[in-house]
Amino acid sequence: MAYFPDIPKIRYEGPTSKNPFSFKHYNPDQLIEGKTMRDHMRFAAAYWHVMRNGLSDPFGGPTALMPWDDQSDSVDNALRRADVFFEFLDKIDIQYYCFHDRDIAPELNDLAKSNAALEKVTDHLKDLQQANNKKLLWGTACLFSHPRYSQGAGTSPSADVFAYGAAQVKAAMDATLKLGGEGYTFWGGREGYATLLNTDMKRELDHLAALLHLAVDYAKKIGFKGQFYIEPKPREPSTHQYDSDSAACLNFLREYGLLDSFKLNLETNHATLAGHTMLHEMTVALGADALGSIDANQGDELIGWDTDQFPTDLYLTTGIMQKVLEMGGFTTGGLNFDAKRRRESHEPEDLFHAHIGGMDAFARGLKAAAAIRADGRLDGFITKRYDSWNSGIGAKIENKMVSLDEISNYALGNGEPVIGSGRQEMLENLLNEFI
Ligand code: XUL
Ligand code: CO
Repeated sequence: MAYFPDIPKIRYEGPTSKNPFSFKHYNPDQLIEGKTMRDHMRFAAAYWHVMRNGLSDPFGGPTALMPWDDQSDSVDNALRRADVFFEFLDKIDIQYYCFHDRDIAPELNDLAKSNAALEKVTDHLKDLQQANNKKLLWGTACLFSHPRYSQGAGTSPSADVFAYGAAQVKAAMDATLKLGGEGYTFWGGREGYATLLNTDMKRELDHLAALLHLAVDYAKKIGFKGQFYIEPKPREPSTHQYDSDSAACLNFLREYGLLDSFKLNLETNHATLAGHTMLHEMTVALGADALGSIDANQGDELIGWDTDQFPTDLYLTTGIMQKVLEMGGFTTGGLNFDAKRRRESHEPEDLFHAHIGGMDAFARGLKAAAAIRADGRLDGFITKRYDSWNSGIGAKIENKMVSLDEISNYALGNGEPVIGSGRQEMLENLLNEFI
């Protein structure tokens, strides 16, 4: 059965094509720096947005047309959705996907029943993956929607809620292993607080770390070799989330001895909510060798919240791909479209336009990033800017070969230092040569 009967398989037709159902720039088999575009990007679709997001907003209900969905909590409905999703993946030519346990299978009125439903749906997903040659980028447990998690899961004041959440993590990890998932993500939607008046922060952080350690130990036990990720976000839904940005996450992981087991899954709109750019967040993660995966989207400068829009900004996609190339490419990670259509884009075909736009924007970003690297002027400028550290007093300081006394004597004899221009405008012009 075809759920998108009017949508063709999306193929590369080149920049002159006027067909909206084609890629203008994403040419999966094209080699860039010796690797196919497909392998550079490792695009993934988010099950929660494609299949479960009705597009409601704080002022109005769902608008998305989902003729295949009977809105019931039945396993049959969940199985049918999976069929629709794999037809979508096939037509859009995306090889990976990501899910929360409760996106793919219903939350029923007791844990054992929910686990059983998850078993059934993941059996079906496994078959669909095999039949369609698709893969799971990462799985996760939804520890933020149900009212029991309104005060946190790993950081709940209730040990019973923590235990329920941990049990959900166990089942979601089992599901991820069964589906050959290459990663497992923790995003702490409710792992924060609304007010410090009722919060024992230190104890909550200890508990959150305990949950992550339990997951790491369990992975060893079941033979899950995938990469663990933690996904920073400063707020929404909490007032303050403990995993607020890259630096806070890295400090948390370091403090609790988890840095060897986790990398970061960075999301553009979360970076901007934190008052950073995505490039700042990526640079911080890269510095700690902890850049793992990306939730690709973008925010809206005129709307202050997490709008999860599809990425179309070429400066953004170019910058992201520069950092990905600098890292040497993704290993377990990829570009997961954690993005939703606007509420007004409610027809099924809009799912295609949205993903085509994101994929083409990243293809242009990749091409520009590779050209900037091949050109070499930008990297060359940065290298040259730090030249004084390569010899003389700079090299001695870097190599910890001088005391403060000796440095002081050097400065006394050296006169007023001369510093060259940062040339920001010239470099911005250079960047624009490639966009
Ligand atoms: C929420 C968000 C999540 C995580 C997975 O803002 O990004 O969907 O990616 O839980
Ligand atoms: Co995300």
